[in-house]
Amino acid sequence: MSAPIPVPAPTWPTEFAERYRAAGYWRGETFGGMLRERAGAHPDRIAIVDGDRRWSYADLDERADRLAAGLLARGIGKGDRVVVQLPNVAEFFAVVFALFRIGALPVFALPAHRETEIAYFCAFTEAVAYVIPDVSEGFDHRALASRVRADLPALKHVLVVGDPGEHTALADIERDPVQLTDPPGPGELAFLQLSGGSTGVPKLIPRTHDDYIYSLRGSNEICAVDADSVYLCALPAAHNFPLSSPGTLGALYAGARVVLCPRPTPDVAFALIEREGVTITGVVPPLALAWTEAAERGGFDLSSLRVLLVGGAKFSEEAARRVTPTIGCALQQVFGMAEGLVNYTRLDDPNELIVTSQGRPISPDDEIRIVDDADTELPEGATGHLLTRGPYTIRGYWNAPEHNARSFTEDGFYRTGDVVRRLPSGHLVVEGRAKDQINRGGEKVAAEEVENHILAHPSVHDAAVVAVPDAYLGERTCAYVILRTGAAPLKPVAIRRFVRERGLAGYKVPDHVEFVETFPYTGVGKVSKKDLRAAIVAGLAGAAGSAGAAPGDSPGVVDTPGVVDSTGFVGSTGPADSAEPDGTAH
Ligand code: AMP
Ligand code: DBH
Repeated sequence: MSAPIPVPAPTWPTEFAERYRAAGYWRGETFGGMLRERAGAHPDRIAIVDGDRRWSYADLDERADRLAAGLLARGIGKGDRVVVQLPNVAEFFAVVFALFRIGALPVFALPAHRETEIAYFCAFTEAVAYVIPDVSEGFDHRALASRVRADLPALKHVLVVGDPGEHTALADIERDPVQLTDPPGPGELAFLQLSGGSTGVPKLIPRTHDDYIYSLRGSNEICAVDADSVYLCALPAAHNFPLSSPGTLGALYAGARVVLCPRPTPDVAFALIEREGVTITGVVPPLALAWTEAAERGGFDLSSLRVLLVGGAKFSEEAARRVTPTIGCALQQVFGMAEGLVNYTRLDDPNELIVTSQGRPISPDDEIRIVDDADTELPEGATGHLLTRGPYTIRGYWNAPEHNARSFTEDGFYRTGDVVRRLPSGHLVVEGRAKDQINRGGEKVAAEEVENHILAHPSVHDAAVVAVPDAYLGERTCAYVILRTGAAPLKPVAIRRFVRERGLAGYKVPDHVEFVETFPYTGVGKVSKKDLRAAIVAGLAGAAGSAGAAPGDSPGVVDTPGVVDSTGFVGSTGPADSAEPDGTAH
């Protein structure tokens, strides 16, 4: 077992930590302890439903113990990083609770991540293990693991749920439970969550037991989750929204039941809602649209559902108004971030506030500042940059001092990159975004990350990735590309295929590619994304009839409501996530 590592990230100054403890936010609980308590209090209650499998709290507790013993026996221990990339299967919870118990840190990869991202997470965190399914959605994770492992001597273990191939079956490492000698304390790190980010590589978010559990308790109270609740995990379980708002971990904290949904299409999700008596779930806006349309068609009994949370990207007022009349449950908007701050509309808020705002913070001690470009606080009600600090918002990314200097103020406020305005009630309205990110129906794409991959193409001189408005996803990505002088002309599909073959998650492959001669530049010579976006909007206005299409793209391939790709959040993408149609569509 490796020695405990220091926390390589800034943490809360003592005076804040003391305040948060004194206020009763941080109660000294850990995830390992929480599961043990629930299993002791009601061993036979069902904790996890995955298809035909039903694990009680006692089952989950025992599996976590057996896996914890197995991990320790393999030399994995406190402070070690373990990249976990699992779809919505029960083993996800056995693995993460085993890691929580021994103080090893899950690094939460998404099922959609591919070789480039996985290799980066493993290398950057010096991960000792990588946990995967055998094949998921037609993709063989074992082959990816073999390739990644070849270059990473620190990555000693690949643990597979299912047929292990050349690796180790997760089921084979289980051992009889052992007494833990050095379980993690409540103030220690529990896991590393991923940021959507706006930089060249994703950033890692260090969350502690105490701070995260506080956000769960707060979320449960706000969303009325109690032991009788049934939470449907419709989004990828590793994402912060379905994990914690109030999510699967909130539900388990409450002693409630988690139902795992293998894909969020209305037919699959609605059948589970009906069969399992689901009371609460959370989705991104494009799914909420698909669900409202499907609910109007009828055919399922959704009467058990009390609350639908919608967040991850801006939910339009028009769409928000349709939720309760069609699905028959309450709507809660949620505006959150893996870095911390989570805002909810309250169940007893007036309807107008629920449909027009993105909610207010969980905690009375969530500090909100709305500032101009010079960090000067704006008058109440003005629109500006959202900065925040509080009892479950990180003070810095993991092992990223340079990012931290940019992403946090000197007094510890996180620069969210969101542009908001605050209503007299304290509710926030998200008006836009200042960070260089595309929010593709809740899936975040850092422009710089994709640009760097496009720039690696030998024919490319420069690239700029921006958002284009889209009726279904809210935004899609458009890559503007300048070819090198003398380079042979390329088709858009060549760039898309190039990015895909570099091993990036499908949702990061540009939806559109546009070749141009030059970019609009700002006064200081930076590419003006603002002008690029304006050019797109102008192009859209001219391209009447091809809803959502960027100039130059063939209409019809972009507007694909109803297409849902379970490896991603949503509705991915038609072309971006299917096999490249070899130039026929683009
Ligand atoms: P991440 O940092 O990857 O966890 O993504 C969090 C970001 O998602 C926020 O900073 C917002 O930009 C965006 N976001 C989340 N929920 C909402 C929402 N309800 N409305 C608008 N944007 C949202
Ligand atoms: O988008 C997000 O990251 C998000 C949305 C809603 C989130 O992290 C959350 C709730 O906790």
